[in-house]
Amino acid sequence: MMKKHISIIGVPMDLGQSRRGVDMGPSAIRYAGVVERLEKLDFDIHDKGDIAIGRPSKNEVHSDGNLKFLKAVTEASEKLASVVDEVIEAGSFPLVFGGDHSIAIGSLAGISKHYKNLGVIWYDAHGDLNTAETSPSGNIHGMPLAVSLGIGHPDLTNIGGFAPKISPENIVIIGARSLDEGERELIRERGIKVYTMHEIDRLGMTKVIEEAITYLKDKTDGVHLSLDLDGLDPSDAPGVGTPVLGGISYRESHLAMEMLEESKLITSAEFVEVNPILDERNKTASVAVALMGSLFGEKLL
Ligand code: 6HN
Ligand code: MN
Ligand code: MN
Ligand code: MN
Repeated sequence: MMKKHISIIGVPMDLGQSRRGVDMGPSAIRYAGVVERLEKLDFDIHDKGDIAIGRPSKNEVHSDGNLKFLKAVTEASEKLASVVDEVIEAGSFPLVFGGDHSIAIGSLAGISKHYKNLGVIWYDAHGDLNTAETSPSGNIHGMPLAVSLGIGHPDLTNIGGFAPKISPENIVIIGARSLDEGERELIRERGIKVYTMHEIDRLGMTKVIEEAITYLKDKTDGVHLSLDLDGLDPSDAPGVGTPVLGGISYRESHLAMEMLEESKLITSAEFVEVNPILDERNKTASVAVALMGSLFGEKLL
């Protein structure tokens, strides 16, 4: 990082999963004071507002071969991809607020147009590497990383008119502790780098991030941070739709953000899965904002 301009893009999408309320994530994050916080640092913040998300009517077919709300997710992804594309074109740093994790399909489509070898850090309890064939839920928020690799329904993999968006050797997953069988197979098959909670416990977050930085540094020309708040432990981030016990702590997450900031590697970011309806007094949105503070260079002293 960092460019002097940050452009905030809200994506009030909740159709990629089954628990309503995550569409209010962008409002919750703004309410937690993100603009004021980042303005204190050396940034010019442009809040571009929210992308308009189409609401399917009651009679619409909601599942298309184990892909729930395929049409609505596809349309939102196309829109987000073009806004993100414009932001980068204008020389600004895209900072995207979800919404559920299906929005990463659009973010990565817009971002990857600008990089030959985009790296991705996927901070998450989950792999998000499912397809319609392997998904236990049919929820598209469990699929965006696979889609970005070009694996999945063509309506999704071809967002922005090209595929794939990223290559397997440019991905680092951090915090995984709930992987479906098909996801495990894909990880093995494609040789995707994963730091599960086991490695985080064993090596410590310092070593994990040092290794991730070394792994991505020379072979990528930009790195996108896709941070799912459920990567954190539910005690620190309770406002998420698919919580999994035994996650990354708030302190470890701060450390990770600070180290990424020092590396100057991150060129775009998104914070997803904040659901204020499931939250405790907007705690999860506040955690997200605090982590953004560290990612953009806030110092304790
Ligand atoms: N997320 N692996 C499960 C599924 O339904 O595919 C959970 C996915 C969670 C996705 O948290 O972004
Ligand atoms: Mn400006
Ligand atoms: Mn996720
Ligand atoms: Mn997750």
